[in-house]
Amino acid sequence: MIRYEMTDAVATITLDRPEAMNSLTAEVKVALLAALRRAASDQQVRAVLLTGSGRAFCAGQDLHEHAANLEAGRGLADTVRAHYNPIVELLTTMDKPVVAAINGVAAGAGASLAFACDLRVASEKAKFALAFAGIGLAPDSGASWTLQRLVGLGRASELMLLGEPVDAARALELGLVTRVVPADEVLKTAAELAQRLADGPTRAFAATKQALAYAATHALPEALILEADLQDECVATRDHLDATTSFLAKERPVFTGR
Ligand code: T3D
Repeated sequence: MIRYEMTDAVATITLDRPEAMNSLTAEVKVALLAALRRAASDQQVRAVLLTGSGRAFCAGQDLHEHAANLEAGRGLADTVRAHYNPIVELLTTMDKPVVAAINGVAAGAGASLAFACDLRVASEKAKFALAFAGIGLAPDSGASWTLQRLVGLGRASELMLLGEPVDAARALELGLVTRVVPADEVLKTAAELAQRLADGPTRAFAATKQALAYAATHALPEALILEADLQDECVATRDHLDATTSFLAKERPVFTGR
């Protein structure tokens, strides 16, 4: 249900349940979290690519399982806490960039997963559906936090309350995706982007993610303090020293992630 492949410092994680539009059962979520933990802790991995197989990126919660849980009286908030929250926390905080290749529809928690990634490349055939309200639910998996940061409060309210699907062209216009490409190029384009990031200053990218997340919830004086602390760390990296030397020698820097 989850494929994990490693190519040249890029770990590609594929949601692989195409017959159910890669919707998320408890088993899929456990496997996805394990794959993300593996990528996060492997020092050889310097960028992560998340995608789906078949015609969907991810249709969110598996509604068959969901209905069975409701029937059995199982607490849904517990599944959100146990499964969705750690996945989204890891996507947003892992100290390497995560690129989403959005090959098709991203609905409900599937859209939330895409929003939690650092960059999104979408197929022309992709669409986002904030499907929560459509089944009488509020947003979860971080969408209330990520979406308004991507498109602003007004747009986020509109997308979540009205629940109208957003096609790829509109997503680009809104700043929801980084790039839109023909369907047969989405994986290749996203993989190239992930490779470019994997070849970059990994520790500076980790600091960048940390600074952006921190600044989103703190005042400028606090953000300035963290920036200075993170810059102390970056200044001490091999990548920074080598890149400075390369600049002065008019050479192209080679980053090793150290
Ligand atoms: O339980 C908890 O922890 C609560 C957490 C909730 C988080 C959430 O994610 S809530 C939101 C859940 N997701 C949805 O509400 C989306 C439901 N799906 C759709 O709205 C549509 O299927 C799509 C917009 C994604 C795609 O539409 P379309 O017309 O391209 O395809 P389709 O014909 O509707 O679906 C194709 C198949 O995938 C179909 O199966 P079948 O009839 O061919 O056997 C359909 O049932 C299945 N499928 C699609 N989405 C889901 C799904 N099966 C299970 N769960 C799904 N979410």
